[in-house]
Amino acid sequence: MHMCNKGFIFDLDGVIVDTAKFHYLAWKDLANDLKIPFTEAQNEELKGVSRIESLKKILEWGDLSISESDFHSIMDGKNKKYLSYIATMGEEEILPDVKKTLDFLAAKKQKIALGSASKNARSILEKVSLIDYFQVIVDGNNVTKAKPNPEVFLKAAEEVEASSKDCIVFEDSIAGIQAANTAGMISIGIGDEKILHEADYVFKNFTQISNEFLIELMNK
Ligand code: B16
Ligand code: MG
Repeated sequence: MHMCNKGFIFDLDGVIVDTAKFHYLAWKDLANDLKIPFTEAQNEELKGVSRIESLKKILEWGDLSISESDFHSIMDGKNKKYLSYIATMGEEEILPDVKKTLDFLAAKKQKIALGSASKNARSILEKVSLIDYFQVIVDGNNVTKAKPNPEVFLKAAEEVEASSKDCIVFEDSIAGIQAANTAGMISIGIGDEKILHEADYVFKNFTQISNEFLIELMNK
């Protein structure tokens, strides 16, 4: 059997750690302050989307235009709030069987990369003591185009020296699945099948992903 050089690319928020709920709470607080209604369905559209693009969307929904300095102070305020939510975060926030999956891939000598929109990605991986699994980290500080643009995953692929078709992306967001698909990678949705129907495969979480399936991906 021929084994190619595969790259396993993980999104962070909502895939590795349950920080998606903290992003949601922080944006919801802000939207409420601005008197803009904010639903869980709208929140799905913010998942995987950069901080700046998220605020632009919220303002559009509220049909609100604000000065550039207000825009920046709101973004700052959102991040402060988010950081306060994650301040006490530790290994208990790692989602079920993520570590088991990382251990299995590492034991099989697979390349592991992070492809996240978050500027807080490195500090979060350190907080939950997972940083050493990742040979490559591409995050919100390294890209200029937000998901659904595939830039973040293409950079990760380049850095692990795998071609797009040999990369497998784990994502919880619609924008991220679209980014992986546009990049020509295998997309694996983590979450609700109805929401992530554009993905090649969808699993509720990593407890549903077997070692056999991972081996299948390695041999594709
Ligand atoms: P920050 P991911 C994304 O991370 C989040 O899903 C999204 O909700 C957030 O707005 C974005 O990171 C930016 O995060 O404000 O920390 O830079 O899912 O791509 O890992
Ligand atoms: Mg995510």
